[in-house]
Amino acid sequence: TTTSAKSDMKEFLEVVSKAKHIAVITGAGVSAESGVPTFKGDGGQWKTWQYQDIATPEAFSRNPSRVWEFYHHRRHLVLTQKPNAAHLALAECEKRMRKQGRSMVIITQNIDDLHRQAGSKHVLNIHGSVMETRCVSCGDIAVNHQHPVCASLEGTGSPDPEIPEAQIPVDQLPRCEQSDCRGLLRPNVVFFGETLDSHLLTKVEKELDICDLCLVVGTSSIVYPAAMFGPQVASRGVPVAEFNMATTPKTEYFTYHFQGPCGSTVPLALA
Ligand code: BJW
Ligand code: ZN
Repeated sequence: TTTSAKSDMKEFLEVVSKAKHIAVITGAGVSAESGVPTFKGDGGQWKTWQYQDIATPEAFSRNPSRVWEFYHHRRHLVLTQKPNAAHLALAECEKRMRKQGRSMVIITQNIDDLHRQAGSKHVLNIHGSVMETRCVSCGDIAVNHQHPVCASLEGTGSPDPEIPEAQIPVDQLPRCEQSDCRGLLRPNVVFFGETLDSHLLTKVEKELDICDLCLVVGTSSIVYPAAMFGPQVASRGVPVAEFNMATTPKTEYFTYHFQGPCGSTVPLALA
């Protein structure tokens, strides 16, 4: 693919040093070097299903046991991963900027907890968190680090298609602990076909409006609305830099493109 985006790191370092407010958009690629599989890569499958078939509201209402098994597996992965050099460089940069009266926000599509674990303070989790549950009856959202979330999920969730599904009865799946509710809990993540939290989207819009530099790190830029955030900033004439292993459908909108593993490129760019 040809692109007019520049890859001049020296020039980019200069731009970073002058920025007052950096907005960073991240995707699965930022966690790839921590061992969390990305969606469109080899990891984008569980048993015989593609993520698009199982991370949906229809899949959850038809077979909540299957969807809970899948997320039990995802939680297990997240709980065993550590932030990598890219997460750490972003957190370091935020800390340094804050001391200088400048700021950074991370707008992440990832449902893992790695930006927070790395020490980033200003993080917007636009696709939710795998460490939270939401009650389908009363809407209560709760942080839940228990593993497994409930006893019946113990030992389930293997991605191996040869291992049969657990088919857990719905009354033994995670249930709401609010008094008198006992509703079915679901992972507090944004499934395909669901809308993003409107309060959060308003916050995102504000950040995109005020930033004077934008980094787009490790996302395929094909899932909306996040895929339009970088181009939206670029349309104001603000520099946008993409960090990815490959070009994406949005590369042509951006000023800079740094190709390679972001665990190497991001620390160099924010040095
Ligand atoms: C590296 C690397 C390394 C690897 N270093 N880089 C407008 C147009 C067209 C479609 C739509 C539209 N608006 C809405 C839609 C539908 C849909 C959508 O976008 N579909 C597309 C597939 C076309 N969007 C939605 O459904 C959204 N809802 C919505 O807009 O509501 C309105 C509505 C309502 C009803 C009907 C229709 C619309 C919601 C999207 C929610 C996405 N949810 C998921 C699952 C979350 C829970 C979970 O994780 O289980 O979020 S899907 C999945 O994709 C996950 C991710 O956050 C998201 C983005 O993926 P990401 O992060 O980009 O990962 P990958 O794997 O795709 O890419 C990794 C990249 O990293 C690659 O580029 C690699 O090269 C790179 N990389 N290693 C640097 N070391
Ligand atoms: Zn409830």
